Amino acid sequence: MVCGMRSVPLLLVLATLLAMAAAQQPLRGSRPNILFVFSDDHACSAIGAYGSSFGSTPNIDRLAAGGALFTANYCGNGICGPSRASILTGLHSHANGFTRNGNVFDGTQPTFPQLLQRAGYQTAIVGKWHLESQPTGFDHWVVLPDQGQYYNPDFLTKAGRVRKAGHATDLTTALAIEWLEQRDPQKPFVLMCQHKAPHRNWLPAPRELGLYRDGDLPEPKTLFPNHAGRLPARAGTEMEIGAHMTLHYDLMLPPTADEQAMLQDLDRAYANQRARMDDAQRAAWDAAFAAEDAAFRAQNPQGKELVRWKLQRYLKNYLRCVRGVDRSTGELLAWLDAHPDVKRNTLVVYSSDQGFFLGENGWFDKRWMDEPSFRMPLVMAWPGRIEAGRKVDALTQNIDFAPTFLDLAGVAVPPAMHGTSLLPLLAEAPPTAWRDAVYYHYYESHAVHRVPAMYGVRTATHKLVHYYEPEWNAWELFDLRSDPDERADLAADPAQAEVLATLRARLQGLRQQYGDDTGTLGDGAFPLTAGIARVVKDGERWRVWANARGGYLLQRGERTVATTFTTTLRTVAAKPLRNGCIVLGGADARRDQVRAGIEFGVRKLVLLGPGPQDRTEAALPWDGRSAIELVVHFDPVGKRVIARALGVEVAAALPAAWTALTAHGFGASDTETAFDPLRVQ
Ligand code: SGN
Ligand code: CA
Repeated sequence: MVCGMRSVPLLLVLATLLAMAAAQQPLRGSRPNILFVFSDDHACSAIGAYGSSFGSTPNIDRLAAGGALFTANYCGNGICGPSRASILTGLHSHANGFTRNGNVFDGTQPTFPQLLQRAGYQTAIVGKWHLESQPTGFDHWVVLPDQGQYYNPDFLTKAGRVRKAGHATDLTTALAIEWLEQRDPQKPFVLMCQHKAPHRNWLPAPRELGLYRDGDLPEPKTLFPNHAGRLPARAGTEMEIGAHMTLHYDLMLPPTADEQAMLQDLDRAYANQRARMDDAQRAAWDAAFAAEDAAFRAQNPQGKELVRWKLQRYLKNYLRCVRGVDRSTGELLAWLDAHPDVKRNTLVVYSSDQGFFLGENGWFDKRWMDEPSFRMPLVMAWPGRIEAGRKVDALTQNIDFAPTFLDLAGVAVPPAMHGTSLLPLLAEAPPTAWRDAVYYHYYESHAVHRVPAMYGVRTATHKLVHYYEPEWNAWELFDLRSDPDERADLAADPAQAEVLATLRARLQGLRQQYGDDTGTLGDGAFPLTAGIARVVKDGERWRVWANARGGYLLQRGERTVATTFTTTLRTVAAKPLRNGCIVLGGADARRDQVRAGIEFGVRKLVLLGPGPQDRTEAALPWDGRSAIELVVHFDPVGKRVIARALGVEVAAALPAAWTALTAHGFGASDTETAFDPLRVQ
């Protein structure tokens, strides 16, 4: 007995010593398994370990307590596909080519799963992918098509498309565990378990519907922001809980018969969401929300009260989705607990593609370089090897994930990668010198939510953002020490001139370091741009990289008489050959467009518009290389538009409303095209 009592502290000391020795073993080249748990749109403010008081993440918090929490981790482009592409490649968007959702990921470029696969790892991904091309570098993949569905979703597999019964979070977890059970235990693995949740439209699983039923959640202090005096693009952003969050689709409020007859825009998708549920799932929803919905109808809140009601409904459903992701994380951790041999050699990572606005600025969604959306959660735990409870305050970024995983596996990090292995930050004595700034570049302007394109820099103390599209050409500067909520833009404050100059130089330095020459849109000759990543003046010629379908750059100019537009266009080598065209803008130049040009891949002369479905085309005798003279004739009297190239002609009728042009310029789709100056006669 005495002996036993004395041996307890001794054992403890021994265990501690062993743990310390383990913690000192170098992580580099240790070849652990990597279990990467990843969610979609999970803001740090909804994770307990980051200080959230919502109580939604006990398992992620447990993971963080047993490992390292990165407190200043950021994405490089705050939207889904681009963040995922950066994680896979270790590159910022301009270099991996995936600058905006809807791009097609080039899976032939080096990615960490591919390099680990070559180094003897088994690689698997389950859940949300959202990169359009088929996954490469994975031995096993079962992914959601596009955004995927919450209820009874389809999955894509090597064998085709299958529909699975259940909720996306539960199914993704089950797919992960199923793969863990049947993998080859002789080899190390990377498993990416990627949830759709808590992405819009925030449909939790039935078992989470009972959470947060009592009382209101705290409101953010900027729920009713004053945009006066601020960047005009902020007020124009379409992500207000009040104005842009829909009652039926987003918040699943059943429409009344009258409302049903008049459902508009996204709300029309309410019925599909219901239709995907089976009877039991639908009954669980109805039971969970019946009283709340009845109270809403009885009170009929308006104005600020309606915003408050929407915030509560939104936040609670978002947090219920988060709890599902957390429960999944707990199930994966439990699987590891039940397999101690695997657990001993497994690094578990938790992260999400970007953050999210949970009512700050009155907003939902992301995209802005503001902290709520720019900041990404990152937890890394490997008991005995990474010190429990470690906080890493150094500036880190999603481009660092790939180098970190490669470094762990002892695989040389390709020098072209932009990111840096994070392993030194986890060592007993972290480096004293580390990067002093992170870079950001968001491109998806004039798309859903209307957030302007921007690039910027964040240091430990400041943030500088350039909204570089000619129509804005504005800067914002924040001092994060005195103004963590980024309310006071100091860009025009003379007292900050020196800080501004230093940060502009730092931003320029980062753009050079990463080789980012996108976000330069010419010399302002084309003030209206959308879907264009770069415009370079090459002598008299314009080289235009359209990183979206339907990209354009326009100059304003009223034309009420017959006018002929002429240019010569060329494809630029090594880019996908989509199209280059002349664009004519009607009453609303952004929406009413005629696009006349060449579809390079199929060698056709094509006229698109003026209606969204209008298309006239003819085969073009083109050799696939030579420059093409393109002529477009606008005839407001004869109500016709005619395009000519290489002796071929196509024409389309113009409706009566097209009495004049308000703008004209160039367009391209997902390709780089060179245009000679536009002749207007
Ligand atoms: C969908 C959402 C948007 C969201 C984008 C991008 N609308 O279009 O609100 O910003 O995805 O999200 S929805 O009604 O279809 O949900 S991302 O995370 O994939 O980048
Ligand atoms: Ca996302």
